[in-house]
Amino acid sequence: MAKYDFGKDFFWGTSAASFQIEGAWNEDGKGESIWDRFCHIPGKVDNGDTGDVACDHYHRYPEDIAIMKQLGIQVQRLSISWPRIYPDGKGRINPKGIEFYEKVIDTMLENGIEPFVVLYHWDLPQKLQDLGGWLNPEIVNWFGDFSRTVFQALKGKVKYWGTVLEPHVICYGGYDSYDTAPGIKDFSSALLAGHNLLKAHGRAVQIFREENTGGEIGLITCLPMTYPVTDSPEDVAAAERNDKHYRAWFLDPIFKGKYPADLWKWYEEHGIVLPEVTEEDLKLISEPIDFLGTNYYSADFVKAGDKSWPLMLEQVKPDVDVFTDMGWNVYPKGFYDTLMRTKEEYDPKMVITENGAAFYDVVNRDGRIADDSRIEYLYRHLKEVYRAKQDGAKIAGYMVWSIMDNFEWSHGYSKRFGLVHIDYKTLKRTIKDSGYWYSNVIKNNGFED
Ligand code: GCO
Repeated sequence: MAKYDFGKDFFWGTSAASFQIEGAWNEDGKGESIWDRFCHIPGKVDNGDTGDVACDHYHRYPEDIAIMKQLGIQVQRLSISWPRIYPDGKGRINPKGIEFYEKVIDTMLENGIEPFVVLYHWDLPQKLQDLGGWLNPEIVNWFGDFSRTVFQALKGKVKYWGTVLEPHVICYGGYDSYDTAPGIKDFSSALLAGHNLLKAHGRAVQIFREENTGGEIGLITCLPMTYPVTDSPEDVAAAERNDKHYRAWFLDPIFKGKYPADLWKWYEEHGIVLPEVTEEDLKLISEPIDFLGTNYYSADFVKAGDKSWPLMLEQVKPDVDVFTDMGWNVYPKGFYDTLMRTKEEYDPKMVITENGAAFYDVVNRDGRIADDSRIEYLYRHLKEVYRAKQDGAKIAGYMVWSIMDNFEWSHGYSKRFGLVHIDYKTLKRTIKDSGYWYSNVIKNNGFED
């Protein structure tokens, strides 16, 4: 038995997302997504990269699934491209879109890999954006119809379902910072988008139950841990606001049926127009879920200040030994702390749906990719998952971001997170050392020191 043994019910997987790997952006009747639109605007994505071809997973999925099988991946997370299924976002269904996901999932199942399907990983149909996107309350019904179609098509084949992924990126990133699609900048709109997103999540959960889809459903959030840089009351309060902005703003409505009153008041006092929230909305949002997907990459260190409006805080670069190629600090203890904080606040069943690191990979002359930094990152973080599990956090499984290098949003292909290297010129796949290392972890259901 390995020293760090994760127990017999624990599962091991890897994650990816439709837009980041599929390519085939306008093939077989697919409609345009907001990310297709965004990356075709010069200057929005590094090097002018687009998702037009990406890893060409749309055509090469049999090869990719064979690699997953070779590595012993037990669960693979994928997302469904909404505009592949509904080119206009609603109304007419594209049968070829459904066929593609049926083929992918059948191939996974034939190879002993359990699919984990996320309904929304950011590629909104552009036609719906033209109608206001997440700012239009009608989106709750559009998302409901899309979800129902997917549940009906894949029913009985999928054990894990995720509704929406990382609400904070969708609303704060897309509606408050410019650097993710649709690229709007207005904090009040971000909160309205968030509220509609939470309602759409609740509606999908309702439909999931109505359709007797089978399996388990949850949503996926990214929960960095926030630390104040001093113990002054101002810095401690700023850290608390930052934490609530990521965690409680989305999870309190889901698990407690209300928004966090203190942050709500703070926003009001800072001139933010808050969404109108009814009892009925909160009932819909708090529809019970089966698990919470948790992503973790790094920690936030903050002090009070006026750089980040309206939270009134400043991010401070911490004194840690490693930063990834994204410039993110490596702070494994934050993983333990965030899992325990979620446990204390809500105590849900959790699945680690993403954890991983971008590092600059060198391909040796013999073709080998010796990505020791990534192995070190995964090893140090998995130890913290183990510790949280020992201390009572209900963690059912762990998934690395990502199975393969892919389109890293506004960074294009310049950042590599994969266990499998992609040569973007030839589209050749090469398993990195981290892939072989992780394969051993899976085989041993854990690892030694
Ligand atoms: C996210 C997304 C992924 C990213 C990954 C690395 O968490 O932002 O789920 O699509 O690629 O996290 O940034």
